[in-house]
Amino acid sequence: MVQTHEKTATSPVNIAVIKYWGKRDTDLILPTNSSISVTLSKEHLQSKTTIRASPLFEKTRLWLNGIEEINLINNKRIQNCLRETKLLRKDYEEKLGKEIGMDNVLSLSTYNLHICSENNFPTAAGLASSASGFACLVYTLSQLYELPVSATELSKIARQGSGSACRSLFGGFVSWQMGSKRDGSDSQALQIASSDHWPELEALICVISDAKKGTSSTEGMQSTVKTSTLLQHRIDNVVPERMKLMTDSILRKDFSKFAELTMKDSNQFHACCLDTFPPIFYLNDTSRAIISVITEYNDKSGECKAAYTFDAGPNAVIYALKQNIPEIINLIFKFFPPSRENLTFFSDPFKLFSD
Ligand code: 2P0
Repeated sequence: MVQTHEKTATSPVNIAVIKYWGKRDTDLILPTNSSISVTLSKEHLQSKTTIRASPLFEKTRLWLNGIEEINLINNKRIQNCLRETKLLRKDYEEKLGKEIGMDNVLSLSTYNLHICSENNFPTAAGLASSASGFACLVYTLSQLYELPVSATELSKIARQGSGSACRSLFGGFVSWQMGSKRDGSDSQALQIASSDHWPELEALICVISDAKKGTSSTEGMQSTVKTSTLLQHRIDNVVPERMKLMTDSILRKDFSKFAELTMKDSNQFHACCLDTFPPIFYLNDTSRAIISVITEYNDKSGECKAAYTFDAGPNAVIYALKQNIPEIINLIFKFFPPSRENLTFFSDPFKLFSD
């Protein structure tokens, strides 16, 4: 009887507080600056992937969200992740073969795969679906293949699927070190601190629109690399120092500094988008109104008690300490009643995800 091998795993999303925007190598997905993110709990937002391996499958196939079959022939990013994990499996099989005899080793690396991947939230709406999706693909493959490798090693493979995916291999607070080698072997994710380190930190997600974004991150960031002079200033003079300050604010659990850096970095990322020619707009009127409400709240509080951040879409993520979350939810609901068109809410605060 032919046996089918199957594994299922889930992965969380991460929301950057120092943003990745720009590639120096578009094939290997090597960034022009390092970045830092916070991984959110999988309670509401997660990707789930099931992979089957069988010698009877005629080809490797992948379905997204239960309906759409992805054409893998031209999909270099998925091919890269499949190839790299298969190579590691092949090495592992050879090593095992030497130890216990080749006949006793399952040659999973030669089997075709059937992959089902789904998100429980809108795909490609600026809610980091490619991050959790590719992290989940690579993590599930590593489980199926029983790879004896670290999360940091896996992060270098997930990075080749989607840059931000490398950070979703860890819980808590994560940095993506841009690295300097041309082969990408030092462009990897490292955990700064686990979620237990700062359990009081929570995130609110305001879904302003779940429509697919107009300019994809991949296209948008390369247009910024080509045309924005502000981006070069950010790469040379801003991010290196900010990486240190952000790491320090996380390790010291200094919310006020964490919030200031988070908002400044979101602002500068969107300024780079505006400095792109032709300009890219990810924020809309509701996003800007949320920025005003949070700014006024912090001014009135006399300290930064909430931090907004926006990725490549209009949806806001608000970081705050647990004790201030009810006040912030009330404030947001006052200005943006749930009935208001185009604004739905995850009003449950997101705990951080621990691995
Ligand atoms: C980030 N974003 O650091 C930044 C902030 C969006 C804004 O990473 O081309 O989907 O797949 O490497 O990872 C979105 O970019 O782009 C992103 P690719 P990705 O989270």
